[in-house]
Amino acid sequence: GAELLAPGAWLLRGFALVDAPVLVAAIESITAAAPWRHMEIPGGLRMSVAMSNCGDYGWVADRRGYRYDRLDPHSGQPWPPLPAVFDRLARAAAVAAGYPDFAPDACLINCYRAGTRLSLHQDRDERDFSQPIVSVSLGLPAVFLFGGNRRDEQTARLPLQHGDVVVWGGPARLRYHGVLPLKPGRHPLTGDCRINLTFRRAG
Ligand code: MD3
Ligand code: FE
Repeated sequence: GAELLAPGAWLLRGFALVDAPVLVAAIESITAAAPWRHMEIPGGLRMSVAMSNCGDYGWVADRRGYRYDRLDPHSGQPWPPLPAVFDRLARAAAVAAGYPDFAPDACLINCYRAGTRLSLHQDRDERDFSQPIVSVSLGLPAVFLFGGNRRDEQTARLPLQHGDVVVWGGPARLRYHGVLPLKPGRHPLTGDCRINLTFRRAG
């Protein structure tokens, strides 16, 4: 069953478990075409999370800012297409959380290794905040932080395991969130990393 985390935010424990081996195999072929990279952010620092994308749009950061782009700046080519299994899973999770109209056109793929963290931020580069974001956790566990609609509000900690899916929409769509530094470990499917997929409607 779905667990309500906050108004608009649903946790679907294990929702991606049966698809996980197929998802990880698809991520391997996506990152063969659009390799993992540590994007540079406007201050000039490099993110500790390694990223790739698939779908019609990919999220990119560089010294000029953040945006969605149809082309991978690394290759100049379109991002690999969203695999059918990704699209099915993301839509099914959105339906289960009460967002039947979700149609993802972008999937950001994040890779965390020991010590990798993601500092508190909002996802606001998308055009339509009425569409939710669906996130899928694979591999090593992590502690997710979710805050309020302002950076200075208190944060809650949520441990996320392999196969967990979270849907963030409605009043939760613009909440601050982040990930604590990953603890070292090994997972039979992903080795020494945690992979997170975030499905979005970007365009
Ligand atoms: C809450 N990724 O890629 S997913 C990101 O685990 C990102 O890799 C994290 O934050 C990760 O932008 C967290 C969970 C998530 C995604 C989007 C949200 C939570 C969210 C948007 C609004 C509120
Ligand atoms: Fe985010």
